[in-house]
Formats: sequence, C-alpha cells, structure tokens
Amino acid sequence: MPQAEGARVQPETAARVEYELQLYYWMKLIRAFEDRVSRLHRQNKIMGGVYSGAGQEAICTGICAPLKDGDFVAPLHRDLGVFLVRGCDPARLMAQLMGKETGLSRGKDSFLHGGDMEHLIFGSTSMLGSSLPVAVGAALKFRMKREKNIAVAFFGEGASSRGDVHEAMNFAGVQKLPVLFVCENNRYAYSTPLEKQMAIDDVADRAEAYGFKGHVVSGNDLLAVLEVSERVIAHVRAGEGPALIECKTYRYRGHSEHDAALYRDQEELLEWQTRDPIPQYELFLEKKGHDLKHIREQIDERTHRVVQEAVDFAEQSPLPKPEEALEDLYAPNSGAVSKAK
Ligand SMILES: Cc1ncc(C[n+]2csc(CCOP(=O)(O)OP(=O)(O)O)c2C)c(N)n1
Repeated sequence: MPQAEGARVQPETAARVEYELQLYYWMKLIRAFEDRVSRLHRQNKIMGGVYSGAGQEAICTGICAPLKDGDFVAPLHRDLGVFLVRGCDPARLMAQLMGKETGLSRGKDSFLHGGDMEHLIFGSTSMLGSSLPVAVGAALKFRMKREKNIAVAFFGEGASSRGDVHEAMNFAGVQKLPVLFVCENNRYAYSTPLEKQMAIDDVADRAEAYGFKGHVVSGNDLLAVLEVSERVIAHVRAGEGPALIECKTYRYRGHSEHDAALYRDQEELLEWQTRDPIPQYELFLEKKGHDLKHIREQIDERTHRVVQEAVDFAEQSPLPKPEEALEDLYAPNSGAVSKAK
C-alpha cells in the first residue's frame, strides 16, 4: 500500500492507517473496475449483462473487510466488489466478464453466475433470493463441523419479497446459525420503487420475526457500515445466532447497462450522488491528517494500472475450446457411489 505521506498519526497506529488506506483502495478499485466494465460493455466486449454497483461500494467493502479466511459469501448480481475485496484476482474476474478460458468458470458463464470457490464465493443464480438458503446451508455445515467461520448472504430489497429469503431466515433463526444477512436496499428492484415493494420502512424489521436482530445503517457511509459489521460479525462468529444488516443506498446506473432508468427522477439521482461513499471517506482521511491529494494520486495510479492489466490479460486470453464444453459440469466422482455398492 502507498504510505500515508504527511499523515499526522502515531507510529503505533500504523496497522490501522494501513487498514484505512486499504479500505479506500478497495472502494476506488471497485468504482474504477465497474466503470471500465460499463465502457467495455458498450464496446461489445463483455459476455452477458452488466449490473453495475456504482454508488454501493461502501457496502461490499465494509461488510467484507472484517471477514476471515474460510468465511463463505453469497453475493448478489450487483456485487462485483465482493469478489475484489475477498481477494479474487482482478485479471481472472475480467476474463470471466469477457467469457474467456482464463476466467473463473473457464469461459462457461457470464459474470452473473460465476463464483470463485477458491475464495468461497458462491456464484449467484438467476432466481432472486435463492442463494440465501445456500448460505444458510454453509452456516449449518460450519455449525456441524464446529468450525469458527460464518456465512454472509447479500440480497436486494426486491429479493426480500421472495419466499426463499423468508425460509432461509426462519431456518437460520430457529437453528441459531452463524449467518449474516445483508440487504442492499437501493430503493429500486429494476423499475419497481420501494413503496411498491414493501409496506414497511425497513427490511431490518423482519429479522425480529425470525428471532434475531436487524440493524439499519447508511450504506453510503463506509465508517458506519464498518462500525456495525465489525460488531455484528463478532456476535455471529461467537455463536450468538444470525443477524441482519440493512444498508440504505442507491445505484447510480440503471438496473443493467440496457436500462436507461427513465422511471426515476434526475433530482433524486443527484441528491444521492452528493452522498457518494468515496468523497465521504476522503473527507475522513483528510480530517485525520492524511495528505489526501497525494494519496488519491497514488491510489488512482494503482487502480488504473490494476484495471488496465486485467483488461489486457482478458483481451489476450483465448476463448474456451468447443471440445471442452462438457468439462466441469459435474463435481468429480468422490467414489461415494461405488463405495455404497
Ligand atoms: C424470482 C425473480 N423475479 C424476477 C427476476 C428479474 N429480476 C432480476 S434482478 C431484479 C431486480 C432485483 O432487485 P433487488 O433484489 O432489489 O436487487 P438490485 O438489482 O436492486 O440490486 C429483477 C426483478 C428474477 N431474476 N428472479
């Protein structure tokens, strides 16, 4: 990480400073990566749909930063940032987006369904909310094996109306499983506004009905997300049962790149852009005494380089070979069937 030149901080807080700058790097990397993907999509270089999370970077960053190795994460379709923060190689991620052989699923899928099991990231499915029961299953496995890991399931307020979401939360509540549910409430489920989605103000209120706590936080304020996530993740990891964090936020782009989002007001968009998570966090860094101009230059240079290298790698990678189309479709035979004979 670049050093915080000019930072008026004590030497003993160096690790914390490093962490704070890493958080800044992640948010900037997610923004730069996604903006480039939107441009690449217009150049017809991306395979499948692009669901930008621009404006929502503080959520992926603030929820994933306190996680540990071995924790299981089920992101939603807008959570490319989860992959970056959990350590997925940006070059392989870009190759996945371009449908190349070097991508996470070796060119067999778009980003939408591509997971990364090396980093325990479950590939989202098309059915909204259907990855929540999977995350709950992972949490049940952690409980049964007495492992100290947790599962995290992201979902939108639109998905929160689906039955799977309620079944998953109910089971998790009854079994007191180590699972954190994270609702990214960006006010629109495609074109459906919040008030046509639910009859209450906060998705978080539903947690109580399943026997655990719901927390509401500004999803555009990284420090606020972190404050809640660090505390709640510690609680879930300690075996005290599930929790729900609802992050209020807004997506800047349409539902996907083919959606001009004409159903929403430009004033509303502008209003939310004034609450952008990145300048908010920059203000914090500046107030702490960092030389923001210098840090921003260094981080911009770094994110630009990482994204450019990822694009170069993906563009130079081959498309998958037709004769490999039927490979990797099933898990390797563990021998369980022949043993049972
Ligand atoms: C069960 C189901 N219904 C509808 C769709 C079509 N669809 C895909 S994404 C989406 C909007 C999702 O909204 P939300 O869950 O709030 O997440 P967001 O896209 O806002 O991040 C819809 C309606 C779907 N994929 N699955």
